[in-house]
Amino acid sequence: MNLNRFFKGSWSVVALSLGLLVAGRANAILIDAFDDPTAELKVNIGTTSATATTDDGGGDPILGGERDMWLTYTAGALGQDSTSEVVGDELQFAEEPQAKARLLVAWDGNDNDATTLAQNLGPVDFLAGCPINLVALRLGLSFADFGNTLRFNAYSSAANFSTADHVLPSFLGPGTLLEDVKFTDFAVGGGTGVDWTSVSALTMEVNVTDIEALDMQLHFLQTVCVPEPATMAFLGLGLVPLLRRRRKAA
Ligand SMILES: [Ca+2]
Ligand SMILES: [Ca+2]
Ligand SMILES: [Ca+2]
Ligand SMILES: [Ca+2]
Repeated sequence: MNLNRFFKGSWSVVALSLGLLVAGRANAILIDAFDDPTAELKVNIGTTSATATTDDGGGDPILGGERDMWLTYTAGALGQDSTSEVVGDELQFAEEPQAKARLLVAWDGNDNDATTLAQNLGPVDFLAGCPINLVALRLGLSFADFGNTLRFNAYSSAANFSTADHVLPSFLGPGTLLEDVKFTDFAVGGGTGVDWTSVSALTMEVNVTDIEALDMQLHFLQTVCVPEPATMAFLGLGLVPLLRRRRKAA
């Protein structure tokens, strides 16, 4: 076997794979890498609401420059807390055994107000050149238990938005679970729905089904442009005659 040729061939495959990766990355929009910490929010039977806004402080940018968090008490016994914070490059949500809460995280631009949904993102083109059927919100999870339902709302104005409920699988680590919420899974929530090329606010609500003793740790949230398996196979088929032609010419 000619090792030289083998390695040359391998490198072209590696180069092609890297090219596809780069092409995929060109369409990615980082929403939050959670590298800007938010001090712990805590709710319980005595304190039913806690809020914070966090400005981007370097490292990876927060989309729109600011993250809003609004934790709301749902239920719980005396002395049972629900907490949420951003620490160690993670968004963390935790409930003590009989506690229930909901967390609303909003990326709505700089308004210094966690309880008002501004429409100040820019707006941002969330498609970034990717066909809508291939785009998804991608979550990088390090922990999720009890089938937590997340609700995403994407807005083009206060009246026009789309919504998607996404049930996370149970994942207790180690490592990172990548979970995608396709844009085509969103339904109209108000008005004419979101125009993905003009997004003015995005929200993520944690625990919309009010599960108790829930925990979740989220490393990042971004968009991705994911070629479907069918598309990949089609691309592969397209390469075969190309490679044959190249061989004949050589
Ligand atoms: Ca940052
Ligand atoms: Ca804000
Ligand atoms: Ca601010
Ligand atoms: Ca706000």
